[in-house]
Amino acid sequence: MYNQKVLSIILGGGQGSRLYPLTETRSKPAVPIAGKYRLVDIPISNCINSEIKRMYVLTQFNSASLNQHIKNTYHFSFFSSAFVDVLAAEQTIHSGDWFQGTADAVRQSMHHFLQHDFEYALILSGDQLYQMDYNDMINAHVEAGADISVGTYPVNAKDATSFGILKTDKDNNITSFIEKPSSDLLKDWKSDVSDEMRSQGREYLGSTGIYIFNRELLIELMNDKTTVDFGKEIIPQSIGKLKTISFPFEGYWTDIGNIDSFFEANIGLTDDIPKFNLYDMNQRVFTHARILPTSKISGTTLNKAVIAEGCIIQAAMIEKSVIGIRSRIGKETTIINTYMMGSDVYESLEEIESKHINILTGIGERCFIKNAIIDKNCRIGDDVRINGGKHLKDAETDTYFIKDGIVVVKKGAVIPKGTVI
Ligand code: ADQ
Ligand code: ADP
Repeated sequence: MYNQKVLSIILGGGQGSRLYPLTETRSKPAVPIAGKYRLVDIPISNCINSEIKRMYVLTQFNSASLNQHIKNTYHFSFFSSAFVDVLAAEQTIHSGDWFQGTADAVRQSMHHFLQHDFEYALILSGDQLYQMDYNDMINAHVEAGADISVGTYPVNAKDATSFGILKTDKDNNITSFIEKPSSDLLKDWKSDVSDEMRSQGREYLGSTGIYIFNRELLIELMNDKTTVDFGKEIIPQSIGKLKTISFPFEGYWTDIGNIDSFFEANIGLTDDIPKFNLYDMNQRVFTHARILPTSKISGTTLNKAVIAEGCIIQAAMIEKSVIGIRSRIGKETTIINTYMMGSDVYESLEEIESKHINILTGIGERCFIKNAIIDKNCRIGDDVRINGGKHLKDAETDTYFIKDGIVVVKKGAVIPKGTVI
């Protein structure tokens, strides 16, 4: 096993502008997913399941919620060498800037990595949903005597324009690579994929942005300060010069870097057999153990609902929705195709009885909520109607944001009684 020789570097996020407004007050790795996890739990859990124990999370801005989450979640034995450390873009004597791109983020943090004894750097993205045993990729890398490995996944023509697309020879050596090709260039980039993939139109080999670099090579590449990005520069410039191989991944893998894909990935968890399997005890997803009470549900018709712990629900119906921790939902409310992240705290009975709080956390009574993401700690009054869908134009107010027909209610927003969106 080579995993003891691996240092994992998780690219936690640039400005996170594609996930705005979920990243308005927190860094991207801290964005809550699937009702109780955070984005960063995915690559960290994959590392832990692969017995890779040393992890750095690089992030553009240091949010209290990310540090608190990592500190509260990942405790390793005093005798273990395991750690998860967050490195936020920092000003040093050598650089006064934010990370300029993914390679620049790695470059600026190299002095931290080099304190460790490692042979392989495993570079991961922080905004993807997948379960992968990295040992398969590391073994393939070492056995092929590769300098660089790139995880790949077949994608369709529509998605191909937002990925690095590559071609390989029969031994998986990458022979050409283009970062995010325009659609008129695509005809030259088809690969010979399996019949199953072809039948789904997935004829292009996309880079997953999962890379392995040998230590000395990474040091050498990082010394060249003209490169700022792996996808735009480092990988394309290595083709033909270094042994750069493709590691084809066949499980479920999806990018969740924008509001639409983030929404679909979360709602996808409500399928009878979701593509991302949270119930696989061999590939567990770890998160903060909060010790919350069970959820209490009364008078609600539930259909394809995923409900986290600590909720108090009296809604009429919840369908195809993910309801996050400590959510409170009032009587006669209907929720369809919605991801509600939940709350950090909820009011005590005394607070509710004192009637000082105008609108309680959660969703009030007689509301109708469809095609929405409700960020944490929102207070949605009674009789509110949020009917997301393609009929709505992109828009933004102080309390909500509409993108691709999905209404995102901002963290902590108060939506007054009777509001219609
Ligand atoms: P993108 O996802 O578009 O393409 P990029 O924006 O560079 O690339 O992000 C890669 C990862 O790094 C993401 O997790 C992102 O959040 C993070 N990241 C970006 N800038 C960062 C910064 N300054 N500091 C810390 N983290 C940062 C890349 C590749 C493509 C590949 C896709 C697959 O360039 O070739 O196909 O990933 O998703
Ligand atoms: P995010 O919206 O990114 O989850 P925050 O940084 O606001 O994040 O808060 C997350 C953490 O802070 C949680 O662990 C939560 O328990 C704690 N927290 C937030 N608000 C409160 C509060 N009012 N009282 C107690 N704990 C809180």
